[in-house]
Amino acid sequence: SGASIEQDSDRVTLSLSSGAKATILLYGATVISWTINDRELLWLSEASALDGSKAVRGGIPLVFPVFGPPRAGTAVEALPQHGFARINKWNLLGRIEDEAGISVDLGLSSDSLDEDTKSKWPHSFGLIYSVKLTADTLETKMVVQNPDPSNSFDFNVLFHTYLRIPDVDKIGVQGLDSLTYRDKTLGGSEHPESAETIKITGETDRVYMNAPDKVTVLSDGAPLFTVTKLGLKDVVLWNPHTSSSKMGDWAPAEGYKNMVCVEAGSVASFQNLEAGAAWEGGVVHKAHL
Ligand code: TA6
Repeated sequence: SGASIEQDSDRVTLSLSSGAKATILLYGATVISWTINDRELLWLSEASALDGSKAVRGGIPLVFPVFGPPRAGTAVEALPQHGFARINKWNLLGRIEDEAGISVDLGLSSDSLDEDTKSKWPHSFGLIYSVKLTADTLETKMVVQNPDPSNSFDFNVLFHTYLRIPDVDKIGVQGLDSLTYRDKTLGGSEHPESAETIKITGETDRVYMNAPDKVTVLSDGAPLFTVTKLGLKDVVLWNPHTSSSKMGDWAPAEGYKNMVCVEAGSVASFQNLEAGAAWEGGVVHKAHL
C-alpha cells in the first residue's frame, strides 16, 4: 500500500501511495485531517485550538465517558461536556500495516489522567483507539477496558465526526427514516423521523436512537459519504447553522454551510462495562469521490 507514518511531538500522519492521508493530534487523539488526493474530507474550524488548550473544533473529537452536558445526580456529573477523552494527551501505542492500508493504535488510561479528573470519575479504565486509513475509508475503533476486578462502570462513547461538504443546502441524509430521535433544539423531546432523505434547513441537533448501521450523506443527490457503525447504537446529526456564531472557536462564520456532523455512538443511554470486561465499537467513514 506504500504506507508511511510520520510522527512529531504533537501529531502523527498516516499516508498511502494511493493519495490518502490522515493526521491525528495526540491531544484528544483527534483526527484533524483526512484527505484523498489533497481533497479535505473533514471540517476543521480555522479558529480551532490545536495547542492542547481546549477541545478541537472539528475533525473527529472523541466523546467518553459522557455525551453532552453531564446530568446532576449521575456518576459523571462533575466531568466537562463530552467527557475527558478529547482533552487529554494520548500515547502512540503502535502501528499495523496490511495490504489494505495502515493503522495506528493510541492509548489513554486512568493512570494518565490528572488527579483532579480521576477524583471526578474514580474508575480504572483503559482505552485503545485505532485509526485505520485505506484508499477510500477512514476507520475509527475504540476498545474500552474495565480492569477493575470487582466494580463495573457506565459510559457513553461517540465519534464526533465533522464531515466536510460542498453546500449544506444540497445535502440529504439517508438511513435514519422511521426512527425516533431526541431533538436537542426542543429540550430533548422525542419525535418520529419519517423523511427518507433528511434535509438540513436550520439548526439541527438530533440523537437518532437504535439506528441501523449505515448512514449515507448525499450531496446534490449523489452519495458523498457513507458512515457505517459497528457495535454502536445511535447516530447524532448536528449542524449548528447560524447558532455557530455563539462559539468563539468557530470560523469562518459561514463554515456551517460546509459541514455536517454524523456522529456514531452509544449515547442515548449508558453502556455498563462489567468488572474485568472489555467493549469494542467503531465507525467506517467511506468517501465516494
Ligand atoms: O453532538 C452534538 C453536540 O452535542 C451539540 O449539542 C453541540 O454541543 C456539539 O455537540 C458540540 O459540543 P462542544 O462541546 O464540542 O461545543
